[in-house]
Amino acid sequence: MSNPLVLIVMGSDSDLPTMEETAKILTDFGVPFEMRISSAHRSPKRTAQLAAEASGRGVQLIIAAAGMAAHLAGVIAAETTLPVIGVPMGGGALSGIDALYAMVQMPGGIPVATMAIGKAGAKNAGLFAIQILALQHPDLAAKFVAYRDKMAAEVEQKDAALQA
Ligand code: RP5
Repeated sequence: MSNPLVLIVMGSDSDLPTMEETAKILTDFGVPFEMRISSAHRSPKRTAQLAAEASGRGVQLIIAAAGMAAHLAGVIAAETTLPVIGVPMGGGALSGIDALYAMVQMPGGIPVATMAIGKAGAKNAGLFAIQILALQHPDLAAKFVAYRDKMAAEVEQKDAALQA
């Protein structure tokens, strides 16, 4: 996709089923994005290059997803001044707690906005990206309000069905 506003980087193709939640949100809101597989451990030079070049390509924020010893979001944040959203992947022996701690416990100076573990975090990464982009894109701000209104209406409908 040309001129992506959001760059999604995941550490492995095994993260893709989870990160499709992010892609779905960005697609629904009409935000151009690019998904790449690049590992902080297995392909460190390529990962650093992807992060360093993102801003010059017009990318406005980066979403990084990784599991286990999840250094990816922190490494990317170190290589760019763009905001970085981290999504810890579930699974593994520690069910994603390891990835959550690795992402959320960034030392002062290099922030990573860390979401919840797994699919909820992946979905929220997409929504948080929309909220950031909406600050400069009024069309996205309007769509985000409509998204919230629809969500609230669905809860009310479920409650009405329960009361019936
Ligand atoms: C991380 O290690 C990836 O982000 C993935 O979540 C985890 C396991 O990777 P695979 O062994 O499935 O490739 O780098």
